[in-house]
Amino acid sequence: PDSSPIARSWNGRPTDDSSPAVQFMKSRIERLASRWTIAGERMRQKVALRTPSQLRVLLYPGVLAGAGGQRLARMVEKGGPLGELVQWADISASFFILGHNLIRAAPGRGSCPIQGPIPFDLIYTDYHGLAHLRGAMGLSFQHYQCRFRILDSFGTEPAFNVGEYARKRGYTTMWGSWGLQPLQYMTMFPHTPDNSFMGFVSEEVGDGEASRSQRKENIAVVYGKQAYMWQGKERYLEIISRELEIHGTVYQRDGQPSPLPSFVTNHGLLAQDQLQRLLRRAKLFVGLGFPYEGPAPLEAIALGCVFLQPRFHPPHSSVNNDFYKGKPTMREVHSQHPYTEDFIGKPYVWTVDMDNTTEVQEAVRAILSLKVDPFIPHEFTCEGMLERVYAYIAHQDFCSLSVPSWPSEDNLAMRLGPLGQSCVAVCRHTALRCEPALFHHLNHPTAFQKLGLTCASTEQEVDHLFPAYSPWGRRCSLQQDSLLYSCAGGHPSYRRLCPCRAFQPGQVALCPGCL
Ligand code: U2F
Repeated sequence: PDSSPIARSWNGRPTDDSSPAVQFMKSRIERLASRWTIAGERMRQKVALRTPSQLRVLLYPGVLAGAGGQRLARMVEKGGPLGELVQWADISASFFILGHNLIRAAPGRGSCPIQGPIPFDLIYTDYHGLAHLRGAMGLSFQHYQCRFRILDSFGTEPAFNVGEYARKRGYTTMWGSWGLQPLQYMTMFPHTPDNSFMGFVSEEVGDGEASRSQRKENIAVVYGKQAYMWQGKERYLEIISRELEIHGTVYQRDGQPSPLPSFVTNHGLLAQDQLQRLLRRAKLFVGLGFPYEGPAPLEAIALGCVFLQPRFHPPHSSVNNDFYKGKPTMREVHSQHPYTEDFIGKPYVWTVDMDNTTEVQEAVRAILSLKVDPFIPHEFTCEGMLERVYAYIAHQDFCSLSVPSWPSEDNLAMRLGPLGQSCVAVCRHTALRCEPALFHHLNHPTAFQKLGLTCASTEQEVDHLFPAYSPWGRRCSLQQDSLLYSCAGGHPSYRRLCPCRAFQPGQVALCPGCL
């Protein structure tokens, strides 16, 4: 698998190349190599004369470190989470294609890559790696922290990020309180706009393969690599099995009886390319409610499946759900995969109450009466990912002491929210996106005037909901700590001032003309 140079983008000491995790990433990079190369060519044409200088980039996946890393490596072949590995592989490929100088290291192997003055312009790591590196760097961490980028699948909202504020207001969690710029956290999906959306690539149907992929069989593939994810879902699956043959890819020990209902054909955990072959034949990909927000539904939709998933009522969040408990976000997850519901939707994505037999049955029948072509949002193609990585490298500078200048002020669409609403929701109502890098333009008394508000008093305070207006007493509140500018968060006493912007079709991270 090392035949092309890109495959070597995950080679290199001191990562353990024989580990199943590294093998997974390398085979993914190799499989996508020709797509990356074509996308790289298109990118070069788009940004012809604006090639940024070659950067030295350290990739430091803490997820592979220590006992946790060994556990993950063991689980790679037994149905454990692979989403993070997908993302690390794709980031590695993106930097390679954009011509940067990559250095990979895994914590706990060989000597620490950070000693003395650090020789890297950028350091990509995750929360585990961040803790390792801070330990190794001691006091110099503060000086270099602006060069860090943290892969943080589910995101970190500003209220959880500022240690003292989090302690005072009850937002302390085991992950937050690092005090980095919120945009230094990079998420798997465009969750809170307070963080940068890094994403990954969804494998698409290649040229000439489209017609083959349309020869669909009456098959549903169930999303869930481990048997526990299927528990209590028998009725839901049985209803679907009346219309379609049900297939699973659940890890199963040799010689053990299948833990799945008798009507299921289980293939065992499949290699990614084999899973894709199965999805190509299938009409439906069935969500069971867990795992949350992973890559697989996008892959299924890209291979011509419809994704059927459960709605959560009430929504799952850190308040009521063990998986989200302790994650530094208040986000409410209203279905298994909100991105697919909100950004893709019907006919590709159907969200149902899985306990409502009639609703499930009607949805499956309606889906079977449709002809649905493979679909992939631009932001999840190689080219879409390269655009984002390029734009972040070219424009995001967290080491500068001046206010952010990207996106430029021309992109600002100022909005006054109704009581109780977050800026995420306020901007979404007019098909815009909250842009935290524009907050500083409206953290000023004139912003209230422009919105037609008269202030009886104006104060600067430390509160992640500010700038905001309170009709009771006509109080105008400005933000005192720029780290607390937050698109997330709402309160019944406040009307928030929101910095919205437009975005490119299929690329929510970038405003029009912002590459
Ligand atoms: C998510 O992690 P998961 O690994 O559970 O995410 P999935 O969407 O299931 O799939 C990850 C990859 O696993 C591949 C599939 C995906 O690219 O092609 N795969 C496979 O190779 N063989 C199989 O038989 C089945 C799938 C998420 F990404 C993490 O951030 C979360 O921690 C986790 C829990 O919510 O969910």
